[in-house]
Amino acid sequence: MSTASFPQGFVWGVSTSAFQIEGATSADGRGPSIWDTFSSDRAEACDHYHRYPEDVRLMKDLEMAAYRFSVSWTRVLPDGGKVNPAGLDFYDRLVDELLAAGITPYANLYHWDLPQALEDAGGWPSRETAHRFADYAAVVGERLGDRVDTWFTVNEPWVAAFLGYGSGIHAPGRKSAADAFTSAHHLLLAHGLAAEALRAGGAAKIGAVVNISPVMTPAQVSDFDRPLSEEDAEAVARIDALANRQFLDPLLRGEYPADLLPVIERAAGLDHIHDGDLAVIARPMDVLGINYYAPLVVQAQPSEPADPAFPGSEGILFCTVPTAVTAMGWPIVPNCLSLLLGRISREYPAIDLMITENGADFVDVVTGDGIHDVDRINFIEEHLRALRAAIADGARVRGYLVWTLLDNLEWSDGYQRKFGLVHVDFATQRRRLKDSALWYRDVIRRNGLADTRPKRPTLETVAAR
Ligand code: PNW
Repeated sequence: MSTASFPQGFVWGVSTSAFQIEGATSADGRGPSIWDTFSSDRAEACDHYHRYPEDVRLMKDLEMAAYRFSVSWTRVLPDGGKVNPAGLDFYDRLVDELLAAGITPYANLYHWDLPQALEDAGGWPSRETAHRFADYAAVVGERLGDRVDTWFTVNEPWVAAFLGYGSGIHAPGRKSAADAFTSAHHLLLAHGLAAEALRAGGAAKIGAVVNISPVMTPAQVSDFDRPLSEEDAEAVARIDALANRQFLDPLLRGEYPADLLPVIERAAGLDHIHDGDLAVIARPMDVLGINYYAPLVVQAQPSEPADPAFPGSEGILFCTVPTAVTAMGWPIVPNCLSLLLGRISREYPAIDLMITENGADFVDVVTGDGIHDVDRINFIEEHLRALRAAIADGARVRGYLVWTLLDNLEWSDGYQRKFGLVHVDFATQRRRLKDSALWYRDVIRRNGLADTRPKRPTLETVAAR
């Protein structure tokens, strides 16, 4: 196998999420989710609810093997309780369309769109929400379980808990460290309970999806082996516990990190963690989905107050570094993908991994003769090289899904962010392939990168705002 080609059977595809593409927010009995309440943007998004045949066709033309989509909880259970058959019918049609196109469906059950009725009843800080999630998983599993290849339960519990209930920049916009930690635990519990429900229904493969960011100091961005002062090492370890180990350790080892428990206890107590919860959370799963975008760069800085997205981070400064960045301002450090895969392979029990999201937003220039998104091609190519190196070193990565198929509704950032391989004109809903889409199709065709790298302009720092 050449250094540019991937293992046989490696799975190539894309990921999307319901709220970001579907639109049709009141069609066929769908109920309101916390994102309908929270978002001030137009809700049509890509109108995928009506245009899914065209979107599946695009993926087929791009020769994708797999598609990870999310199910909208409030299409299926509009108020969190009663089943809406018309909502289930949509996913039934979608899955059949995918299978007819030769694309393997990966269904993700929670991509942040909690039923507003369940938020009103307490939301994720309430333990009851985890049980309602398991009921929902059972309903969807029963309807689609004969055709869905892999089930993902929750997407990025860190984002749902700490941006939704900690910093409040995501729905439902609450700002409480205690609520953030209890939400994180209940999201993990929801994963475990849903996995049990799906297994009982005979589901094939089950996994959770976590966003993992290697944590490092500014000096380590260019030289990861750079030794750290005691203060910086402590800062790195604390953020690593909050961002990564808070989720990896319960899921894969059945325990919270010892250095995190006092941080949780100070903010939220420990009463919400019941005996037996960690055994449920750590039930064996078949695949761990990893979303990787960027490292977290920090250093010790005694006067610094805690960042509300990282309660317990007082004395730590989040740094900007002089690397190329995406339009979001996220640093582009492809080697971090090798680093994090190597680390998970070393420190956690053997489990199959899948990159369930990786991608970037840039300011795409749309011209009459196409969308020449060289920065996106470079970004994905460099990350695929890092991924290929990690696989050569033994990381058990079974597939790679680009975030994302379509330019879409990027949460609190609205429509200005462009993460798609496919451009969407939101006035007309016209889809146009960007150069990156055709480039990715060639990667899929040859199951890897070209041996030699064509000369392309280097990544440039794009000023977003
Ligand atoms: C992921 N962070 O979100 C999501 O899964 C997608 O829905 C989203 O569109 C994509 O990344 C791009 O943002 C994240 O602050 C949001 O570290 C925020 C963070 C990470 C991931």
